[in-house]
Amino acid sequence: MPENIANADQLIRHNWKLEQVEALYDLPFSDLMFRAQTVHRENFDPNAVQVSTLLSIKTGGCAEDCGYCPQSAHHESAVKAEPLMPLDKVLESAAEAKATGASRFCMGAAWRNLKDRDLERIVDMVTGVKDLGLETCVTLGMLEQHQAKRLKEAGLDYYNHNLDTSPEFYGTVISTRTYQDRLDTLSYVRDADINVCSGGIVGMGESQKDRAGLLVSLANMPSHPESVPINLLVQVEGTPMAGTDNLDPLDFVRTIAVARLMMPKSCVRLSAGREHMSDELQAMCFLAGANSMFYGDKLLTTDNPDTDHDQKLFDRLGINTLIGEPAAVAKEACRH
Ligand code: SAM
Ligand code: DTB
Ligand code: SF4
Repeated sequence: MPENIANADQLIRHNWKLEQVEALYDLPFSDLMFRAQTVHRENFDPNAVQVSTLLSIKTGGCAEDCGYCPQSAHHESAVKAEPLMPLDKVLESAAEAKATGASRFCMGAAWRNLKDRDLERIVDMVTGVKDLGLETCVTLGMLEQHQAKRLKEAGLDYYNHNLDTSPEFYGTVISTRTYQDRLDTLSYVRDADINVCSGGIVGMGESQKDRAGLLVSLANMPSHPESVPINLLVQVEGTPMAGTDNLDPLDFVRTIAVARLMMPKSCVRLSAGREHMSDELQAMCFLAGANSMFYGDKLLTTDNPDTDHDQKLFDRLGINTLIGEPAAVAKEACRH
């Protein structure tokens, strides 16, 4: 193995080459896991996992044609379009999430982009959720620069906007916005000094090279996203991607491990897809360096494991989620 690959995972790098990342994927599984766990321990408490709860504040009827998404108006899924949720309902749900033990509350809208006419309603949601003592995250589609600044003023902690896949595979997944559109939104978020949450989806029929390409695009941005969600495609009836061949679960774990090696100080989030994962597979993801996940019975429109089950899993694995601790302490679970 070339020396620059052997040592690469110790550094914060933004010059990853595709071949170097493919070489990490091609390592024997145990070697990859050992290296990922070693880097994980150098940067984080290995037994702490940060938990976020999701709420869909504007469901369905989305103008984009993302092939994986049940909320796109282009597909015939069972999800029905609903208007933006009123503030009191959002705050009720955030208070419940806090009582269950989440440290961050993530609000998602099925929008192509944020419209100025909705901006102040979102600002009120961010302020209200922060006042409950939770960290805030929103995912609202594309943003303009002035909107990112306004969200920062409101105290927003994280903005989620995924690159989803490699630049090469992207065109087979989405046709209504470009990869560059996504990078532009992420640069407005970063420039506004909001923490960036950006990752992707695997299991969409992409190749290992595409999974490596996604991680190269994420790690070679001017700074590593503070949070990197790795989603396993949730196959939803009515979407073009329903019926895709299942990804080898070990290739999912490899993606977590390679993300951990390439972005050693970022939180790597074991995101969508846990509902169909065994406890053992999830344990392997934590061993590979995942240290954040979505907690609560629902993601946006699809199911997530119930909180009792997750709590038992944490107990069995000796994982500390800092449930019940003040948000300021919980925040540290995912900081180096
Ligand atoms: N509409 C906004 C956008 O796409 O930017 C925000 C909400 S969108 C649902 C947030 C992310 O959820 C997507 O970027 C995608 O990565 C993920 N996602 C959506 N449907 C999924 C599915 N069926 N399986 C896994 N991840 C999914
Ligand atoms: C992310 O990367 N995954 C979350 C969150 N960011 C917004 C969303 C997963 C959605 C899964 C499909 C659904 O429930 O609609
Ligand atoms: Fe719309 Fe987001 Fe779903 Fe794409 S992923 S269809 S932008 S809600």
